[in-house]
Amino acid sequence: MTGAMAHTDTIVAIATPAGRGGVGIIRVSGGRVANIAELLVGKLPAPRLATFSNFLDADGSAIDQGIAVFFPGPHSFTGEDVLELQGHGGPVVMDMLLNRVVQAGARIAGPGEFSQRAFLNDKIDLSQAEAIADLIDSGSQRAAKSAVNSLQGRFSEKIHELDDRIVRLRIHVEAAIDFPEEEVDFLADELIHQALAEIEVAMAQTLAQTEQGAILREGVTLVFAGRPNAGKSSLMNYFSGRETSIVTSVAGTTRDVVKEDIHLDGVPLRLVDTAGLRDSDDLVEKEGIRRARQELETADMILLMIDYSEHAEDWQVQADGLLAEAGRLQGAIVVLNKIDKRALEAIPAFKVPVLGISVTTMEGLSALKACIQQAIGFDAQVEGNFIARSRHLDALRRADEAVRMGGQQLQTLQAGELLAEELRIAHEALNEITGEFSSDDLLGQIFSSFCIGK
Ligand SMILES: Nc1nc2c(ncn2[C@@H]2O[C@H](COP(=O)(O)OP(=O)(O)OP(=O)(O)O)[C@@H](O)[C@H]2O)c(=O)[nH]1
Ligand SMILES: [Mg+2]
Repeated sequence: MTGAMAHTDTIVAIATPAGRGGVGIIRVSGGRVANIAELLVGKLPAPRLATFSNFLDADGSAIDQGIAVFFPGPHSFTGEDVLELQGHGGPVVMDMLLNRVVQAGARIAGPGEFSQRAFLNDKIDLSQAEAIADLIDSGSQRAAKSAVNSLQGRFSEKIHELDDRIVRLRIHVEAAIDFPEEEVDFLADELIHQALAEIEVAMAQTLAQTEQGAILREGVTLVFAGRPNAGKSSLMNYFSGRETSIVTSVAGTTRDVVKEDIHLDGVPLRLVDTAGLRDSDDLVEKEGIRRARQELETADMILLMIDYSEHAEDWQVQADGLLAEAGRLQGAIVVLNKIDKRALEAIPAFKVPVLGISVTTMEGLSALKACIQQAIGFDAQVEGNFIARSRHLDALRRADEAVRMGGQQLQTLQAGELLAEELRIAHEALNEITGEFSSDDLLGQIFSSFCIGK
């Protein structure tokens, strides 16, 4: 055992989900693992060998029997000595085993503490640790695959490549500053401009991929809005595949904000159905409309629905009114519903995408899905996707901004020092992603959102 490992206390958690299962796994990590193994299993099992054994209580009786596996540090998940006890997955027997391990000298692990130790012992970097949580939480196959890519270090590789370029350029620039007599040559140095241009291209590429990864993890909010009776709730129910919202022919049926999470081609999509927008004296409806407007403000995308059977002639006027109420064109789609009742005429060019549909006959709904997908900006064709978080996106954007600033300062002010400083800022921002430069607060925040036993 190394000195560093001996300093950490020993943690234990039930690694399998709560409830009943064929197998339940208790995981122990830390300096006292060998001792705990001797107490519970009778001896330290041979490294990495599945060893059938009784799991012993303090009085020598068996709590359970199962497989014990010992992973000596540093070649274990956490980098410390790790013991896994694979017993029977009943809540009572698991609890008894857990208590026994605590009695033998471990303490109950906090959320994400195993992953945190893996990170602190350099077994994985921060974005890989996050990918573990994202893999466990992933709600679609696409998200799961991307999380595995991140876990395997694809995302970290991209960030390191980018960072290497930035650090190399910074060293070059700082060397030139340190030898002022050569600075004139340095500033005219074509190599520097070329390196900067290359960094900007690589940065743009990584940013685009990270944006995709963040969409895959964080999802997109799509708010349905429009006048009463347009068919918003009907569409909501079609997308969610169940009777989420009440649908009636009464105008003003929906009053509450109704939310439903679905996946569209692997992308998490939060649908939000809202009260029809109109002037109303009804106290309840008024509150519903106020909430609908609030949702419009925070939505990533908005679907403005119009009853085409009633407004074939003046739908553009209504669309303009709704867009004005929404206060933006960005991320908006206009949907003309009920084309089963009134045949759709050619749609003239409009400021946002317009589609004709019928929720009743399902006409135009696959085109609508495709349109939403396109608006989300998620490209399912991009190979080698990785999962990302808005935290990563934020750091990358700051790095991008710094590189641009540095480039400008070199161009306009011939200021090598300022460029070096901006490159340093970019370097630190990138290192926040992988965790080489992260505050304890941030680490605490990230790992505390993990599940216990991970
Ligand atoms: N013919 C036809 N009727 C539809 C279609 N979509 C919805 N409806 C009907 O239109 C009426 C209103 O539908 P809702 O989905 O409740 O409309 P809404 O926009 O949610 O209405 P509010 O909640 O009052 O704002 C219901 O009677 C639906 O059955 C459609 O495509 N064609
Ligand atoms: Mg409704």
